[in-house]
Amino acid sequence: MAKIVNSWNDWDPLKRVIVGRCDNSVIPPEEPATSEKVPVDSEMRGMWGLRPLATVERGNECLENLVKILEDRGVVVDRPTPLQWNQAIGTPDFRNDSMMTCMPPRDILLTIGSEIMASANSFRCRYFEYLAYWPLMKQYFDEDPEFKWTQAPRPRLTDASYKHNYYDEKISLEERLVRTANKDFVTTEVEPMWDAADVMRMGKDLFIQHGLTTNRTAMDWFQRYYPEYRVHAVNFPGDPYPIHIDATFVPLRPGLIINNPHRKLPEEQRAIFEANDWQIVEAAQPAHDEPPALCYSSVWLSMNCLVLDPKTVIVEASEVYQQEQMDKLGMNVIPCDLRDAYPFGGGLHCSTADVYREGECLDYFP
Ligand code: ABU
Repeated sequence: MAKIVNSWNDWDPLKRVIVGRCDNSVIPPEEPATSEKVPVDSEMRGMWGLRPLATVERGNECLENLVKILEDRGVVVDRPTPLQWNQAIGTPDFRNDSMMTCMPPRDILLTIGSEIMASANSFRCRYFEYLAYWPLMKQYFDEDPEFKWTQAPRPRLTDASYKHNYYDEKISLEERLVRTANKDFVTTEVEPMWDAADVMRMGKDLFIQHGLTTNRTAMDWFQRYYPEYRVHAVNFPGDPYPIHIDATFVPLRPGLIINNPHRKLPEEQRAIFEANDWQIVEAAQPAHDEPPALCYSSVWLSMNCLVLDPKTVIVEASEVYQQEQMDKLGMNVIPCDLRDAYPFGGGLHCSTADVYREGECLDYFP
């Protein structure tokens, strides 16, 4: 039986990956955790229900572009099994009128070595999203005797998990930034809550963004679960809607990271990188002034790239400035037309989850 699951970081040579699907995707109804994330002037505010079929088909076409690029380079691509996402859900603790999607996988699955762990998301509408990946998990479990199939402790997501009256449509951008600087987010600390896309894996070190989707109790949980790793909480005070590290702080290879110039890593948190001779470079400007229609994410999906190996990176095809910068940084750039998949939850990194990268667990910060 072969080893199927192995990945310690985002840059070692990629051999097997999961790519999401847009089928049956829903704009979810507002709930405590999502209200804060949707910008007040977004056309999505107050809207919910199945996404228009033409956009689903176009989003899937974009994901097929990515699949083709990967398969042409010999990467094995696995796909989730979408559910009928427009179903009401309930647990003993909450009810929600709908689920969301199985895009993007990066928010749900965290691969560390031979373990893939389903996350503990704070959005109620994402509570059962892991089910779309369970057929793949079962397959890996049957075929790889070393595969560790894990589910993080399921949060209860009762009303106690959220600060009520946190969302206020009148709040200014400046006040949002003060909240970020004060690490005042919509989730409470009653239980660990985290999205896998808030975790940056770097061998023996995990850098985890504290923001709207991941709380401090999650960091504590990670440190206890992985006592042999070093868990670092990171914050990006310039981000009014801090969610997911992969449009903010993106490693390209050992020693090189691009950082969103509007969301700089604070000086004291840079120390560990500088002490170990890592270069932190400001990412190029996005090519677009606005995200596409019905998109939750910011224009900074420009830097949400998929590194295939330390010399090769896939960048969205219209993001010409980011491509140019990658080229100057010594990367071979493969453009991929993916922008119309952004509304389903993200860019190239978001749309994927690592299954196998060559390499082992190294200490990059000795
Ligand atoms: N899922 C990444 C979104 C980050 C951003 O909106 O900038």
